Amino acid sequence: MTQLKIALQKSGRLSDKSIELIRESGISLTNGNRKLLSLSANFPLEVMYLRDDDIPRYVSDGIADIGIVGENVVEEEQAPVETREKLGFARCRMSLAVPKTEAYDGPDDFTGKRIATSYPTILRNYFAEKGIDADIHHISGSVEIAPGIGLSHGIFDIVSSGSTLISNGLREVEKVMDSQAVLIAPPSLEQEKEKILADLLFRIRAVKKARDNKYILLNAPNDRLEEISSLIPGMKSPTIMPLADKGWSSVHSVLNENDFWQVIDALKEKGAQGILVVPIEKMIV
Ligand code: PRT
Ligand code: ZN
Repeated sequence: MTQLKIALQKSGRLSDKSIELIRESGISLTNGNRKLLSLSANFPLEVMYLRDDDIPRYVSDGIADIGIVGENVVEEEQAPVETREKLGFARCRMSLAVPKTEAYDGPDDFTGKRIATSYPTILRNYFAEKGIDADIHHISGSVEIAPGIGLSHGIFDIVSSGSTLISNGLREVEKVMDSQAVLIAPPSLEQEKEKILADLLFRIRAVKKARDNKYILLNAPNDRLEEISSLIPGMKSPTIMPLADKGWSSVHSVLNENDFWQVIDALKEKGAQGILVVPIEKMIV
């Protein structure tokens, strides 16, 4: 039987969330201790655990069929793979930073300067696009200490909260790209594998949608039902059921996480009571 081989990061910032996404998609993974390979007992999926930097190449070489990796790594490795789905975790950005005491007027300031990075390809492409001639110094780790020890003028690295930069006396001056975990695949897969991938993506999207939404239940006075329902239109329209208490109804709907607090405030203002908000496990639209 055809199996789809997925490459996941063995250990690091992507590992737990990648495995969690697969498991929440209803796919069991027998081997919890992340040996090189593990098989699913209930879905035609085989997992390979690799270093994240190797994932784009393994996928483009066909050793793995698909993979989950950061967009920054896909961009750096320049492998001929396509992003099939953005996964919404491991969000970060790739930025240039200089010592906070240095003046900065724009990217031209990097002309002739030495910049330390573990992502030379992305930086080279960025400078080429801007027509800037800088000295890119490739180091594999602890990039943030390079200016402090006199190795470089600035750095180009991953930034998330920004606290690493601050604690090293650096200031973020240019964002070059945003990144998040993505599911990658080669431009074409054999038909059987493409079918398994479509099934996997269907499940992943249902999990993502559920994560982005909450199920909301509340009691509303009947004379405010229309206004309250219009605040929570849900997937089609809210479910409205009469309460035993005359003059009141129970309203059920789905609410997007991003609008959450704003909508809750508006609902309270319109007289909604007993608001319950519960997580959704899967959401198929
Ligand atoms: O061993 P392997 O090669 O598999 O792993 P790795 O050490 O190369 O990567 P890992 O596990 O550290 O990160 C994997 C991916 O997570 C990255 O390629 C990014 O896509 C994503 N990601 C998201 C991050 C961060 N956030 C992040 N904050 N990767 C690294 N960082 C580091 C960054 O390098 C810097 O040192 O955290 C520091 C910055 O964090 P703040 O919050 O202080 O700004
Ligand atoms: Zn890596």
